[in-house]
Amino acid sequence: HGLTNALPAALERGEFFIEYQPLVHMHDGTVRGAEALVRWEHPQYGVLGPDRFIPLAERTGLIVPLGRWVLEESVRQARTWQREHGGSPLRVNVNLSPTQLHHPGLVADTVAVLENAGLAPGALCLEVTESALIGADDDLLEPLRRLADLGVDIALDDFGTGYSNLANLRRLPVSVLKLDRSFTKGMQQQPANPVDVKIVEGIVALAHSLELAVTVEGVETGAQAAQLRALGCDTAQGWYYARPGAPDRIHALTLADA
Ligand code: G
Ligand code: G
Ligand code: MN
Ligand code: NA
Repeated sequence: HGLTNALPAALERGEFFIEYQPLVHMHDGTVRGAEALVRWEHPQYGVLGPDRFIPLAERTGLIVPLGRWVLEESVRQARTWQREHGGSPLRVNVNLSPTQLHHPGLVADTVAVLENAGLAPGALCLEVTESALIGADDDLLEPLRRLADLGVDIALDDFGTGYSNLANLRRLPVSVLKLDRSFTKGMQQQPANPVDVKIVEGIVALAHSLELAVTVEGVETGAQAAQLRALGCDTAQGWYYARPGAPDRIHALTLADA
């Protein structure tokens, strides 16, 4: 595959860049941070989204250096936001793929990246998909536990799509559930889909009883935001607030809050 072969040189040439999508606190509407979403500025094909190349990078192992670059760049950016904004605790969310989870250098690399940038561990949230943790044994969970003990937040991404045993949640060192977009879709209808409302209600109750925060993805309308806020969701992300974009836009949005 041509794209696969081009990945290592693309990383060396600096063809990857990151867009940031704000994470908004539902109770007061302030921007609390952003999710880092990687893109590839391909010299021939233009901007490619992660769906086009992350699976290829996973298969070849290039995801490890690429993921380390994304982490470094995002952590450096979060530190820049904090400096520009008088040290306000803007946070950054970075996606981890399964190969990165299995990589023995994960904890040491993450600690080094945070220290080099001077960012507090609490300003970083690592997103791991529910499916990557299904059936995870203690060997796989140990590095995540160590990171969580250091103060890094771990979020369970695409929650609700992975058929994980709910009781299993207690074993996982996660502090945030990111509710998959498919559940928030039902809130777009007027009136909202009653089954989806019940599901979100149940997940929020479960999450809060386990002292986990709930982030909702894919919020596209004001009515949907109001409904999800009423259901007790803590943080939201979606086109209603902002599309993924350049890092200085996050900073501008934060200043607009103040
Ligand atoms: O918004 P976007 O189309 O960029 O995101 C598509 C998917 O790609 C999301 O599920 C997101 O989790 C994933 N993704 C985005 N950036 C990264 C990254 O840096 N690493 C990994 N592993 N996945 C990412
Ligand atoms: O990590 P994850 O797969 O959840 O990445 C978020 C993906 O969802 C990205 O592809 C992002 O561009 C996309 N996205 C973010 N907000 C919205 C939204 O409000 N609606 C839709 N349809 N997609 C969104
Ligand atoms: Mn994510
Ligand atoms: Na997701």
